[in-house]
Amino acid sequence: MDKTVLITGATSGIGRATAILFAVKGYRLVLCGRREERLEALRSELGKKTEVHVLNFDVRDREAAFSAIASLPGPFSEIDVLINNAGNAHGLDPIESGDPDDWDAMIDINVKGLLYVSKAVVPRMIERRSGHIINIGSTAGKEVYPKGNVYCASKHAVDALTTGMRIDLNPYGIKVGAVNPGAVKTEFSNVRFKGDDARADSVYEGFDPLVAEDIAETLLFIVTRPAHVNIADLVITPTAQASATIFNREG
Ligand code: NDP
Ligand code: 8X3
Repeated sequence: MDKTVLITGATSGIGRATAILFAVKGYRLVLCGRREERLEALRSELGKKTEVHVLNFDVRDREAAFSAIASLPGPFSEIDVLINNAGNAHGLDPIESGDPDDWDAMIDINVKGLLYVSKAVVPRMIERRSGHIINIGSTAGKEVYPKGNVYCASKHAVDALTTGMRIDLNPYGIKVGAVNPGAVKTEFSNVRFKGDDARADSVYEGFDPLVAEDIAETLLFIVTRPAHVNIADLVITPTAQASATIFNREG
């Protein structure tokens, strides 16, 4: 498979599951994240199946993002598919008691980080008149829920940016779309609740949440559509989830 896929946030959850599935399918991978040991473990595990290059940077650091992507050697630099996945929620508080450090983290990672990585990757896609960008949004980018305020705002921004990027990159034949998951059991809630794992687990109690592999399979479906087909916007939830706040939880 002569296609290079760059995945941000590949050290955990959705990004990691996508890296594993895409390695099995033979895609050349550029895997990004801050946790170096996890990147190295992925490189050694997935390197048995495909070519893997890892980039260790914080998406909030604009210069680090640009120089990491500029450093990509040979075919790793010809990115066919960019999956902008890195992101998290930080906290779940009403606006009046929210922590501005959490607000900064969510805007800086989920919105500005996505922009920096895209800014670094898009010029070569334009030169090649080819490319595919998939942003991982959220149901939180489609509706706002209590105490979701800034996280929801960051994912609404991803929703708007996906449309904006699709419009601006349309003349160059570049596909842009978003996958917007509902509840997926990953490290997401552990991060949101700052290591309170019991509270994190309670988010998924009483129903079958999505697992990261469900999103990985969805991404593989999107990436394998024919050249004339773009999946522009996709919402995927557990069957038990009817909206951001309505869950069918059994007794
Ligand atoms: P995880 O916490 O399991 O994974 C988050 C990933 O993002 C990690 O690989 C982490 O890597 C990376 N990341 C976080 N901050 C940074 C940073 N500053 N710089 C670089 N990488 C960073 O959560 P998920 O897999 O669930 O989340 C992936 C995406 O899916 C996010 O955008 C999230 O908002 C979205 N999403 C998740 C849902 C869910 O219910 N789980 C539902 C809807 C959307 P590292 O810490 O090594 O840097
Ligand atoms: C993650 C899902 O409902 O916690 O984006 O916002 S939710």
